[in-house]
Amino acid sequence: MDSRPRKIIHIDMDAFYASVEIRDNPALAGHPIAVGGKADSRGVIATCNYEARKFGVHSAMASAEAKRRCPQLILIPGRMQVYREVSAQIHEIFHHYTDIIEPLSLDEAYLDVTDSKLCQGSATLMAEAIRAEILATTQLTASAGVAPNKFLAKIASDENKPNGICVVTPDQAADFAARQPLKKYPGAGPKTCERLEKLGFITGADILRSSPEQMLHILGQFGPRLYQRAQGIDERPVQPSRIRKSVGVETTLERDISRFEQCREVLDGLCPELHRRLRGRAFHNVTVKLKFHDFNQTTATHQGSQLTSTLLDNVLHIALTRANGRRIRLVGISVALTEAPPSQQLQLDLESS
Ligand code: DCP
Ligand code: MG
Repeated sequence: MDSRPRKIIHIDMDAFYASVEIRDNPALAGHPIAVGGKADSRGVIATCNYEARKFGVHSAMASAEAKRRCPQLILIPGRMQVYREVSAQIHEIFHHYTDIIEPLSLDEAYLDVTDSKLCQGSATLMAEAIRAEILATTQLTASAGVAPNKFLAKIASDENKPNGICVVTPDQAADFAARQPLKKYPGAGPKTCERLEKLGFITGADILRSSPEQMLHILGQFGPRLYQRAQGIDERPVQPSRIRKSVGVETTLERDISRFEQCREVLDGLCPELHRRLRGRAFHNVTVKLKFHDFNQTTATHQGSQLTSTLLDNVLHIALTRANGRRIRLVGISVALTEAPPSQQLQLDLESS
């Protein structure tokens, strides 16, 4: 088995639904706002911005209580469709860095970048690049935690929120885990924490003064696991939800085009970005997509494992024969990946069994 420390990134958007609402209605900026159900119909708060949090408003609180704490709170009903679209955008960005992505919710995911060669292999630089790409694409901020495992990465992403990053190196892992209050440990709910607190366990360090056996006695199966976490240990693999089958890029043109040479030039412009996103993975066919000014579209596919000039000429030629005089408003290129991420899959199977 591979004994190198892993490089795990946890990304979590800041005040997600609320930030999307402020982005799309800048007049809300600076005011305490919350997304949730109405105060007079037993609604609850889904989330709120940091201005509202200063008044003690938080997720899952009754909207009526939130209004009591913060009478000037602006309550917004929420637009799930938009949040889902932003979620898809950020997941697309994650895929520029690795395919080993485990989504936790719309705004949160673990990434295993242990084998990624980008950013000189630095997980810290990758996390910063991901945050920058998210901001450029969505105008929203995300926070990141970088650590040798999921447990530490998740706590770390909260450390410098909003719009922050926290890196826990392998040699800092044990100290970092020990000094955290147990209520920050994912999996330790309010009831458990209350019980532990009564017994004198407030931080990870308090747990370490006990023993796995004593923790088993107090908490059952969760006890020894909590002891491990307090040591900074978490062997759970990042479990990708699905395997990516293709990688592509496309661009909507500022002005419609129609000639072969123009389309070819756009394709040439897309290839470097496609190469970047491929991260050296092998592919076995190439697809060109054209969208016409009447919004219909066509795709043409050709076998090939390299983006040669001849191949691009051929595929584009096939696609263009379907234009029938229509101007083109979007050009895209994608490739079908030959295999799932190598070796990772086997490793996951072993670790989770
Ligand atoms: N959410 C919800 N109900 C909850 C908790 C969350 O509907 N009880 C939704 C709204 C949040 C989104 O999920 O915007 C993400 O949840 P987070 O816990 O990540 O909270 P936020 O992103 O809103 O804030 P933070 O900056 O603390 O991550
Ligand atoms: Mg969040």
